[in-house]
Amino acid sequence: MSFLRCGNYRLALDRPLVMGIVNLTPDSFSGDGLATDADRALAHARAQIAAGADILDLGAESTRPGAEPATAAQELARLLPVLDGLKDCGVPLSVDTYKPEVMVAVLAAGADMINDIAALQHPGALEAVAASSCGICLMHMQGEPRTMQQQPVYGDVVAEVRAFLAERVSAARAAGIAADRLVLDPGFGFGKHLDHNLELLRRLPETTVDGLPVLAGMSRKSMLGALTGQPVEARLGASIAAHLQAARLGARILRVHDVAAMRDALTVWQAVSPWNQ
Ligand code: HH2
Repeated sequence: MSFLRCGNYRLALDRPLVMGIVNLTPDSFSGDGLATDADRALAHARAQIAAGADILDLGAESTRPGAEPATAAQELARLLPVLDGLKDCGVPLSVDTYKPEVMVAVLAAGADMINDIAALQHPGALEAVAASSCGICLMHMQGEPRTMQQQPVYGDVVAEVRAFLAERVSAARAAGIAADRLVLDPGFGFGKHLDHNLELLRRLPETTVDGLPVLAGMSRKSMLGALTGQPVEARLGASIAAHLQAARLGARILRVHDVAAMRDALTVWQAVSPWNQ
């Protein structure tokens, strides 16, 4: 069985894990942002744990195209009280950030994982995580959040995503980061049109490198709206279907807003899945 080293935790990857999203933002695309209200954020985080989240992912800057960028100081003002309040919550705490100074501060404050949509490309990011034992998610994105959906272009999207992730794995390994700390993510919706996203989901097993675990994050995203015609608040069924398919194709971490529904879907599937025999 493989494991993910994740700060104070060692997570078994013999079944898909559910990562519950906690957005400490004023402007997340799904409308679930809890801004700077630490009490509401803590209540939401605890509810995600009670619903069966295996990991929480705290984000303090929206990546939605057109969202207001947050400074490192703003991110930390949103993150640190929540990290502190969740210190003994019993599940690993991931922080969704690409800023090295935020990484350093949240790791010192007890974060177990860094989820970086820029795959540790910002100067100082590799160094910020190398000396710790945190888990790390390396995600693919084409372009940058503000403009990434304007004109994404690929030849073979799967090959290009995989080549990017392979290069980032090499960079991480060269910086002294052990392979059992790494998770890879094709970055659904990050500089990708619907066809690109669907091709990545269809061929998910081809996106990984060296057998590293894959994280899939499609919860409520516009690719699901494009398929179903549903607005963001009515994409639960589509989100569950997409992540269940990702799990069937081997994804080990599912990043979702709706933890309870995802957990139920996995329970039913696992009762009859080959993973469980
Ligand atoms: N998606 C979002 C943010 N962070 N991280 C990873 N590894 N993979 C993803 O697919 C991913 C991510 C966007 O979703 P959300 O956090 O709900 O929205 P926003 O960025 O608007 O807060």
